Formats: sequence, C-alpha cells, structure tokens
Amino acid sequence: MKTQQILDQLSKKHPGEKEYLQAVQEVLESIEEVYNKHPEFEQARIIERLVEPDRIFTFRVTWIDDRGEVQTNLGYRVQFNSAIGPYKGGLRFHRAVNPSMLKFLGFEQTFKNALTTLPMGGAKGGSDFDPVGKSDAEIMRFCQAFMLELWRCIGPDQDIPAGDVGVGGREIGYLNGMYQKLAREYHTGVLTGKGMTWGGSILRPEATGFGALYFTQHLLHKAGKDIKGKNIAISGFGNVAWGAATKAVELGAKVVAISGPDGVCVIENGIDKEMIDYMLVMRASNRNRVEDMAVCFPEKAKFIAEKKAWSVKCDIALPCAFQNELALEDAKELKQNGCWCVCEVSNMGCQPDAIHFCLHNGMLFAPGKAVNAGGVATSGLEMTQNAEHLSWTAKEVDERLHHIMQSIHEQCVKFGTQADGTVDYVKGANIAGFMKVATAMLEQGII
Ligand code: 2IT
Repeated sequence: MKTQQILDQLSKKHPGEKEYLQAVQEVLESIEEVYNKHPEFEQARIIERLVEPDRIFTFRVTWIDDRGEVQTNLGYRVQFNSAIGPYKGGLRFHRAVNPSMLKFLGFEQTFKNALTTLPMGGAKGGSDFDPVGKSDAEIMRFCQAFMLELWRCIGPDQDIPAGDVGVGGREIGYLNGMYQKLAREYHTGVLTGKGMTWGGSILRPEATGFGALYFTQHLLHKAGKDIKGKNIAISGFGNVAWGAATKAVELGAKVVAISGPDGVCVIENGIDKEMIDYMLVMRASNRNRVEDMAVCFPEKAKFIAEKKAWSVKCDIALPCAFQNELALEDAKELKQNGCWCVCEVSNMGCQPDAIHFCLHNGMLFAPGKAVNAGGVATSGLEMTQNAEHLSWTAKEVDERLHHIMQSIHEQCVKFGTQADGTVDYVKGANIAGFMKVATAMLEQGII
C-alpha cells in the first residue's frame, strides 16, 4: 500500500471532505506497516474498498416550526461497512452536519465497533437540523419527519441507529414512536438508547462516559499511576460529559472544569452531584450555554467567556464534545499547565498536530475510537437484551462494560507496544480494529 497515493486519489475523488480525509489518513498511517506484511490484503484491494462507504442515503426532511413556517433540512444515513455485523452507529443533529462529517464518523465507527468484541458493522447518520433554541414540539415534529424517510433504510438485523451529538433519549423516543407507526413492527431492537420502559438498557445513558473512565483507569494503571485525587478538565456538558463527570467523581478524581461553545466554567473545589444533575437540565434546555451552570451555582463555578476547558490547570484532559476541539495550541497550553494525559472521549476530538505534540512530549494519549467505545458496546448489549426479550441488572451491564473496556485496552497494548515498552494507543487501536475488519472482508470474498 502506498498511503500517500491512496490519499491523493481519495482527495481528488472527494474534494473538500476535510474530516473524512483526516480520519482516513490517521488510520492508513497507523496500519501501513502491518498491511504491507499481508499481500493477501493488497491482492483483495482491502484498503480501496474499506475507505468507501457501502452506501449513503440522502433525503429531504420537511417539517413545520412553531410559527407555522415550513422548514427544510437534509437527512443522511451512511452505511459504511457490514463485514462483521449489521450497520450500527449514532445519529447526529447539528447545523454543521454534512457528508464529510458523517463519512468520517462512519469510518471511525467501523473500527471502533470492531474493538468492542461484538458483531457490529459501522454506520452513522443525522441531519443539519440545529436543535439549539428549538421547542420540544419542534424537536418531535422534526424527529417524526426524519423517520418518515429513514425507516426504509433500517431494521433490527440490518441497521440499528442510536444517539450522538444532538440526539439523546428524548429524540430516540420520538424516532422510535414514528418507526413503529410506519413499519408496523414492534421489535424493540431497531434503535438503541431507548427509555427504560420500552426496551432500553440500564446504564446505556452513562455508558460512554463510564467506559471512558474505565479505559482511562487501565491506561493510568499501565503507566503506574492512579486516578484518585487527580484534577480533570472536561469539555462539553452533554450526555458523554455527564457520564464522564459522574464516574470521575465516583473514582475519587476532581472535575475542575466543564465547557461549552460560550466559554468555560472553572470549578475550583470540584464538581458535585447537584452540579452533575444540572448538566442534564442544561442539555434538555437546548440553550447550548455552559454559563447557565455559573448562574445556577455562583459560589461553586466561575464562568470565563470564550475560553476552552484546556486553559484550566489539570492533570487529565477529557475532550467530550466535538471533533477537532483540541488544537495544537491547546495541547501546548495543557502541557505548560502540568497536564500529562489526554484521553479523547469525543470522536476525533484532537487535531492531528495536537496528537503529535502529546505523543512527542511525554504525555499519555488515547484515541476516541478506543476510549469512547463503551457507548456503542453498551448499545450492543442493549441489542442482545432486546433479542433475548430480557433486561439485565445494572451490575450485569456494568460488569460486561468493564470487561469490554479492559479487552479494548488489551488490544491497544497488543498492537501498539513500541520497542521502548511504551504504548502507542493510536496505532494499537487502529491496527486492532483494522485487522478484524480486514480479515472478515477477506474471508467473505470480493463483494
Ligand atoms: O459515536 C458513537 O459511538 C455513538 N454515537 C454511539 C453509537 C451507538 O450505536 O450507540
């Protein structure tokens, strides 16, 4: 494989698809050496096939807002790769959603799902619908209009969407209601992240954040460190940040910052339960403002406008919001302030030069596709419970999640250990995920 040649061809074919090309480049650079040791991969043109999605559905979504005006958005489902199982991945509602973003997410999802040990292929979908400032009724009408098109593309053994940025339990509820109405199929397993009374799994809402902290614990343990007493800076205040903050506090760490698009809240004495609960209120308000935390808890949180979480002194940084949210200058500022570990919880949360800086300046770093895989893994556990028509206890789900995160860490160590004994988690995660998908593709012939 000639990485540069493939990337050049791909950027000619898909000009301007920045996030997608960035995600592909990172994976190809990691796997090149291993790939070249397998002439059978090259013969079957595995890479050329793996970088293109199996198919993309694009559709118009028209709905009526609260003023009675007609609104039109675009909806998508990218079914990326089904070599190891049915398509699986979230739906993102955000004004910046476009095919490049969903292709990068679907590509990442394919490797991430392979790491979970469960049989799930990769997919992603969503819309450029902007939930900020929308009423609950508008959210419902949009979800219903979106499902009017999506329902023909999905099914419990075919493609199982879930939430992502802008899509949480409420949206999954409206989507599932409309799916059942249209399909007249009452299988509980066509979406994951469902409510507890209609097929949802205990701990799915917490799972991405919990899993990220379990992974971080393993990574720290391997490096001879402990999470207890460490200061953690978190970006975002959505579902993932909420789960991460909850588990971090439970494990004895101190969450000293959370941030939003408007700035950062510095929480000198560490976030507490009341504030963690309030994160859910902020998410449900659709205001997208972290300042609300400081307004609600003026003695505990200090709001600084326009600043990121990475400007706050900490030991560990956990990007939990959006792709490319941590730039090179942020990595430098973190290092200067004493931070020594960055675990990406958002998908592709760090820019490539920021990752490069961390890796070459003695900081521990782990990529999103390993760290945040607990979310989709628990979706996989939800699918299993749905298929069995059973629901497991919190203890049972948590134990399985623990076990899966441990296995993901082991896979990273197996494929990412360097000559000096340190672990390159980017390489480890990419090679482990790739080997599984590539082997599955190879064994199923040229299709
Ligand atoms: O990025 C992700 O892994 C998710 N948004 C969760 C996907 C899922 O199917 O649970």
